[in-house]
Amino acid sequence: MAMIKLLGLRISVYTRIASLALEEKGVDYELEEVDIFADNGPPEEYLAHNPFGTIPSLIHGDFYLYETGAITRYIDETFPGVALQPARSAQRARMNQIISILDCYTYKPMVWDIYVQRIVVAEGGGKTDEALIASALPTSQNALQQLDELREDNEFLTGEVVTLADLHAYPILRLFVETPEGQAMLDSFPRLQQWMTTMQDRASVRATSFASTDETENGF
Ligand SMILES: N[C@@H](CCC(=O)N[C@@H](CS)C(=O)NCC(=O)O)C(=O)O
Repeated sequence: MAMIKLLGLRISVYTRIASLALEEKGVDYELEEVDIFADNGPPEEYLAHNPFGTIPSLIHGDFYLYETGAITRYIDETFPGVALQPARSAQRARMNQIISILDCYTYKPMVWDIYVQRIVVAEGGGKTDEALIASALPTSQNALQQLDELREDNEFLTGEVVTLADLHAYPILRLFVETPEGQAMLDSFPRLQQWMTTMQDRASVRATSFASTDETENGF
């Protein structure tokens, strides 16, 4: 099989989403760390392939791909193993809707505006931007509300089996609940809390933990 390399950072939310898809499919891959957050910015050779400088990117033989949604769908459709996308179009559309909600309405407010300010900035001795946190709370609340309603009483976000929607959601929510605001908000959605517990037990989730223990995870 052609070499499969994931370029990114173990502590990155989006790298973890792609890693989760690879782990769920049982794909043998190598994670090559690319420090896009270095003082000088992403390495030139990385920008040559991904001009946006975001992580992750996937290399499969001579095929180079960036954008996480494209990467996880490619992984699911290219490699054998359990399907990570529903066969029924309505359910698949629901999965894509959830992924879109996560990209547009959760990553920035939950991770950058709340988690980074509350945990990373504070631990680094910086001054937390309380106004930024406060401004991100309503969008986060709305997003959790919609995820909760779309999930209904299913075990996973789009039905009774894990899909790319669950793999997209977990790393974002995992950092969000590290904050008191995130934990309190999740507490008001018991079905989502139950889903987090279910996800936490998956081998793929344990294998891609941001840190060596799942208790104090740090990432971006
Ligand atoms: N649209 C990109 C977003 C990925 C993303 O934002 N990754 C973060 C790290 S978790 C990143 O690269 N941030 C640096 C930046 O946006 O310049 C994707 O889906 O892959």
